[in-house]
Amino acid sequence: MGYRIAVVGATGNVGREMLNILAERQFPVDAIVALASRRSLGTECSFGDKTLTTEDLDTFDFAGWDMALFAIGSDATKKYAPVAARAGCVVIDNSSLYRYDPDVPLIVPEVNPDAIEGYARKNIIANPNCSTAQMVVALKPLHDRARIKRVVVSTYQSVSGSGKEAMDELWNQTKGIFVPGQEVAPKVYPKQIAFNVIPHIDVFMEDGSTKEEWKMVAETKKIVDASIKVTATCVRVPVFVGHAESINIETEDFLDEEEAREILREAPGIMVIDKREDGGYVTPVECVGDFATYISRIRQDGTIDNGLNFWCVSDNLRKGAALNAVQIAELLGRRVLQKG
Ligand code: 2RA
Repeated sequence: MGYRIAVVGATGNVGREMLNILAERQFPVDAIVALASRRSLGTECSFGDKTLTTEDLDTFDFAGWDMALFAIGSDATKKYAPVAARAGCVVIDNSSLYRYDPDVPLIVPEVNPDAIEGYARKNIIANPNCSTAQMVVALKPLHDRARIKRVVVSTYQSVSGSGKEAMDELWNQTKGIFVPGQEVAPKVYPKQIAFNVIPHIDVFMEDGSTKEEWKMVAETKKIVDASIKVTATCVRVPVFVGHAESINIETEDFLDEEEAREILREAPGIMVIDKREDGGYVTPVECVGDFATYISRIRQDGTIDNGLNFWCVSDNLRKGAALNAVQIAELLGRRVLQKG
């Protein structure tokens, strides 16, 4: 006995990874359907060794379906998520639309699984922003041991976070630099991304931060602890897949680097690769396709009494989006629907 599950936005970067991960983790499926907009109708998607042909989201009847993993923009989510939820299908939404809604749980299963109890208020569960998900997996075990007061994070975010068009822009712009006459002007990004870094993700806010930075602050507070102060600088870098983050934390209680390393080694969802030698750390190209959140460069921050620095890398399409959504579906099945 398994679940009847829909993947909405099945032809996008995240939607395709959702299908891959459902198959890789042998999620108990009785029926699965790939839904997309009219313009992607009929597109074929892989689900393990099966091929699904996308069906029309606009006319789909969600009645009798257990869960729908949504990987479409906020505007389309606003239109279709309530339709699915009202039909009795639990929506697990990857857009930012519902993340800050007090009636919608925002969940990273390794961090706040009990929040799943609140799903029935709207029959919707929110998936966090990719840059938040990998960070809170690392923060949670350290917070439980030494109570984090403040987080300073700089991110190095890959272009896949902006979608397939951005990946094409990086590829073509890079080629164009070496092939005269094939220069590619910035389109997805305001400036050249090839061999460059851009300190701007999403829109600018009144206070000069960007919405991506605001998301990391708001979501960390909702998922881990509202008392934690967070300041973020989110940067786009010329990497195809894999977000990296430089994280500095200040804690209430002193936590030495060796104890922090052991705590992280034991924590769910984390792999510690941390040797003080050439290559003794993880880089984005090595995390692609993995489930883990990798931690390296763990070391004391001697400029404050209780400070630690570390490096955090994860596949933004997986833990940052599709994997976390599938883990929420697994949690929903174990704790609530209990059919699998
Ligand atoms: C990005 N976190 O990396 C945003 C959305 N995926 O572009």
